[in-house]
Amino acid sequence: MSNRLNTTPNDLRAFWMPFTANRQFKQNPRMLVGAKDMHFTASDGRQILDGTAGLWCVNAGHCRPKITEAIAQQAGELDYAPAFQMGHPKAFELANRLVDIAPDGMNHVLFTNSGSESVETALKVALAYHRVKGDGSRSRLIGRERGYHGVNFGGISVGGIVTNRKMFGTLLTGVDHMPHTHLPAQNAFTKGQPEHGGDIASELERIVTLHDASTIAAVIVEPVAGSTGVLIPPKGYLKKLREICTKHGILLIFDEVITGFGRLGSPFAAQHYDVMPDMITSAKGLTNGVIPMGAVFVTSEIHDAFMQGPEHMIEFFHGYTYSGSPIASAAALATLDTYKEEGLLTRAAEIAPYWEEQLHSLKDCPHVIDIRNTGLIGAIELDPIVGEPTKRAFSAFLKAYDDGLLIRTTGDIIALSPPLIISKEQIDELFEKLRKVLKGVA
Ligand code: PXG
Repeated sequence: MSNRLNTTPNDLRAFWMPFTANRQFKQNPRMLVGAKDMHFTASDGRQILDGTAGLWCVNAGHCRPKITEAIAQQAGELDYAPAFQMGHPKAFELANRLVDIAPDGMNHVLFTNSGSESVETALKVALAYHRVKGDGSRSRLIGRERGYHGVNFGGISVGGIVTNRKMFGTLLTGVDHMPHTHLPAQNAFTKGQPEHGGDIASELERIVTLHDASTIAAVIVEPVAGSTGVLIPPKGYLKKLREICTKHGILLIFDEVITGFGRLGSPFAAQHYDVMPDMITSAKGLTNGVIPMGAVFVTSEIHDAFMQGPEHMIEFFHGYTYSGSPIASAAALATLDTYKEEGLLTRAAEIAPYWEEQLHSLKDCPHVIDIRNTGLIGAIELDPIVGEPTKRAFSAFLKAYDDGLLIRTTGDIIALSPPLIISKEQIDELFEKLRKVLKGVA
C-alpha cells in the first residue's frame, strides 16, 4: 500500500523544502516550470525576470544550449565512472581548464558536489596539511561572524549566522570567529569597497595571540559575504588578513562559492582584490548551476606535501562517490566554453558602473537604510518593521514575484545577483520593478 499522505497529484506536503517557510509556501505556491536566458516561466505562464541567477549560480543565464547538449551527450556516452582508483578524461580536462583561469599558483583541484562539501573538503585539507607536515598541533579553525560556509557541520561551525547554528548543539570544537566588517554608521550607501573597517582585520592578530599561532590551522572567509546580506570587504581588509596569516603560518581559505566564476568581473575574487589565498572553495557557477558540482583549488605547496609515503597508498582519505562525475564534468566544461565565448568571466566589470548607478538610484525609496554593491552584486537594506524583523523584506520578495521579478531576501536585506548576461535594458527593468515594489510595501 502507498505510504503517501494522500493520492492527490502534486500534493505539496511530502517535500520538506530547504530554507523555506514551508507553511507559507504551500498555502500559496510559487512554482517555476521553465527558464530561458534571463527569465523563468511560472506555472501560471508569467515571465519572471531572474534578479538572482537562481541562487547565485546561473551565471550564463538559463538553458544555454551548449550546456544542455553536453549533458545529454555525456549521459548517453559514459553515464558514471567510479571516482576512486579510476578516472575518466573529462575530470582531468576540467581540472586543467580550471587551473588555467584560477589565480596563479592554484595548481590542483579537488572535486565535490556543492559549496557545503567544498568547505568541508577545504577544512579537512587544512587540518591534514599541517599534520602531514609534522605540525599537527595546528587544529583550530577561524571563521567570521555573519560568515556563511554552507550547512554541514564544519561549515556551520566556522560560519557566523546564528540561525544556522543555534539548533545544532556544540558543533566543532576549537573554532573561533573574527568580528564581521559591517559598519553602517560609517559606510552606509558606499559604492564599492567601504573606506572604514580595513583595520578590523587586526582582530585576527588578537585571536592568534589568545590561542597561539601554533594551534591555528586555517582562517576561512568569504571575500564578499553573500548570504548574510552582502558585506563588501573594506579597503585593505583582505590584504591585512593575508599578511597576518602568512606571518603566523596559517592557511587562508577564500570561500568563493558566490564570488567565483565572474561575479565581481574577474574569474575569482582573489584576482579582483589581488589577494592570494592558499585555497579557494567554489561550486554554483562552476556548472552554471545546472548539475551539482563544486571544486576546491589548492596551491602546489599544499598538494605536494601530501605526495609522500608508499606510492600504492592513498594520500588523502577523502572524496565523494560523485567527485568529478562524468556528467557534471561535461556540464562544467561546456559552462567554461560558454563563459569564454561570451566573455562572461569579465563582463561584470564592464557593466558594473551602470549597475551601480541604477542600484543607488533607489536610495530615496521608502524604508531604505543602506545600499551596497560590487561587480554584479547589489544589496538594499530595509529598516525592519518594529517587532517583526524580516517581514518587510519578505513582503517585498512576494510583491516582486507577483510583479514578475525574482529577488532574494535575507533578514531585511534584498540581495541581487543577476545572470552575468543581463542587458542594460534588463537592468533598467529590474530597478523599475523594484522601485515600484519598495514604494508599495508597508
Ligand atoms: N559557501 C558560500 C560562501 C555560499 O554562499 C555555500 C558555501 C554552500 O553552498 P551549497 O552549494 O552547499 O548550497 C554557499 C551557498 C543566498 C544563498 O541567497 C546563498 C547560498 C545558497 C543558497 C542561497 O544568499 N550560498
